[in-house]
Amino acid sequence: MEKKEDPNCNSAEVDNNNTPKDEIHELLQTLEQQTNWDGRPLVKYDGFWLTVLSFRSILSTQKYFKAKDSDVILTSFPKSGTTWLKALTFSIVNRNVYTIDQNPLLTCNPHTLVPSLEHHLYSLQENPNLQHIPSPRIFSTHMPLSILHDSIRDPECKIIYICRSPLDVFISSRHFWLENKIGKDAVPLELDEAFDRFCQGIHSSGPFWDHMLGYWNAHLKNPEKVLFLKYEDLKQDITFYIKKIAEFMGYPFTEEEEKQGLIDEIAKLCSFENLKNLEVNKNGDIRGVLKNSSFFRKGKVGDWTNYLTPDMAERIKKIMESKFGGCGLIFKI
Ligand code: PAP
Repeated sequence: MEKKEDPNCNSAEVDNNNTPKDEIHELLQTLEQQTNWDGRPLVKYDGFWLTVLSFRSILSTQKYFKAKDSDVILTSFPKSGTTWLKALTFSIVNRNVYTIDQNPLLTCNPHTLVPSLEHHLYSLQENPNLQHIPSPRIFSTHMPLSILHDSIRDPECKIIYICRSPLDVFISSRHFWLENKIGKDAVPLELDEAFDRFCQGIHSSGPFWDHMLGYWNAHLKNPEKVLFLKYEDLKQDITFYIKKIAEFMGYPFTEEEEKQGLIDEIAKLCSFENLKNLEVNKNGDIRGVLKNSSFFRKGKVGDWTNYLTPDMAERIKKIMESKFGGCGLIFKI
């Protein structure tokens, strides 16, 4: 079944009038409903708020996607550093395929090179054939761990989760949607109201705390399978994390490669400044729906201070203390 495209990052949700009247349609009617801060309809499924249009492709991913042991699945709450992680993992595994000056990242947006399961592949087709993609296949998803199919959770495939301070995530996500003006008829809420909804966990892929905790607990249980990264840590020491990611994926750098400066070259290639200023990311778009430039806004830690009050920060801090208290998951605010 061919479906309307839902490219990436919680989707360019065009309209849902073409949702076929089948069992998924019927299931949708039974689920609790809410509105995302940007006006898109949400439904609650397995404890998480999902956008209505991506619901169908999420269920298709659950049903049909079969991970291979050599797959790497990049997972994240939206606006937590996925684009950066895509660029890094793609460069690491392909470093012997392309020289740095011929790397496809110079002419393609990272989201084109590393497709999203639910917002790209399973949005275009109900059951796409992914067999032709050479190993190691790298895919991304914003799906919470509990919603991921057993085929991702159980075999040897690797999961890399990246998260980020919820305050910066909230601001980043707000700018992204406003810039792309997605959902023509949707009326976004004012900042205060939108923030209030975010704090209640009503946000696409939310609540953010359950999203993070699912992967955090899986990482604690099996660190060989789930690598847990924080955007802020990568900002602080990218060299260390490129090595760590490479080792985790089973592609460690040799001493020779390190001496040749390959890690620094990958760090530079994938840096915010480099990617943002490439022609493809300045003027290109993702299938005519999302501007590539909108994936490269400021790339800063703590940008929330320009938009949110200390009281708002305190509210998030309290939420994190109550949800994460004692589990070891900490964000400096
Ligand atoms: P997605 O969920 O839509 O894929 P994602 O890439 O996770 O988005 O997050 C986008 C954020 O990462 C943006 O943050 P900002 O709005 O606070 O600026 C974007 O600027 C930042 N970003 C993108 N690429 C990089 C990079 N190479 N290095 C650091 N930050 C980056």
